[in-house]
Amino acid sequence: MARTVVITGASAGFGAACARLFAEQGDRLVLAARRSGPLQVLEKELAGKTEVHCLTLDVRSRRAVQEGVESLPAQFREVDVLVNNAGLALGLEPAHETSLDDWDAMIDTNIKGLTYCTRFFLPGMVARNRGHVINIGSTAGAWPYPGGNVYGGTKAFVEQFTRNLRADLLGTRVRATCLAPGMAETDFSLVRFKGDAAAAAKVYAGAEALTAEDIAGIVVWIAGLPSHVNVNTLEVMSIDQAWGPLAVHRK
Ligand code: NDP
Ligand code: 8X3
Repeated sequence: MARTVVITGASAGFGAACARLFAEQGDRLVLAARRSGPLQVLEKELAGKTEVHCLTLDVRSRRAVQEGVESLPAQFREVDVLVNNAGLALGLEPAHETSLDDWDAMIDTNIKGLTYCTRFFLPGMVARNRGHVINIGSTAGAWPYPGGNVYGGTKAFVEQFTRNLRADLLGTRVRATCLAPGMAETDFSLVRFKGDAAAAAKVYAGAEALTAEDIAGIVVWIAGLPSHVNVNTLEVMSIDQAWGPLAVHRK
């Protein structure tokens, strides 16, 4: 049976790839992002496969998220799956040199935006005793790296918030999952380096990174598991990525 799936950050990367895969299954889609152009292109592409409703909004605005949820046409209101994917990293400077505006933007999007979307969609899921919140974390939430400071901190929040959702939702049939990907080639690095395509390309040079389609396949698989199966946290990396040793400063 077709489900209703909300995907935030659907204008690019993981979100757009998830939209395409859910559409293949005939699931109804609510696609949210700040840029309406790419959302409309995607809506046109998916027409004929499924019904799509676009929400042009900034998840950092609590009001915009609330109004977006309240404005949903009747056939999109009973949300079965919320993919909390909208997010970003900005900069790779050490903590003592970084821009506080970048820190604000990451906290406001990756933490506050994700909690707003969750809080506005969750009551309906609990009332229907059916639903799934899939939060996109990151390996950066568990494994520190230089310059990962606040970005990694926001993704650690996503992981623990998801576990705490599970604790609150126990006794309901509403599931919560944190999917934590490693390096994946999307617009992520272009955004992190503020449009510097050469710096972004270096991140992926010579390695086979995960793709948006890899992550979308995992999201759709998690959402399609039998309703009594809850993946709590799932970390995924490219075969070309692993951990380094602990760092030692020697004088
Ligand atoms: P992209 O930059 O390709 O896509 C990010 C999406 O988030 C875009 O659709 C963007 O849309 C949306 N977005 C950003 N800020 C906001 C906002 N304030 N309100 C609404 N939408 C917003 O990156 P990815 O697809 O790679 O990233 C998706 C998620 O995956 C992020 O949470 C990221 O942290 C996480 N992640 C990425 C990894 C990677 O290596 N690529 C690895 C691990 C996790 P728009 O600009 O139109 O608003
Ligand atoms: C994105 C992966 O390693 O660039 O979350 O932080 S990483």
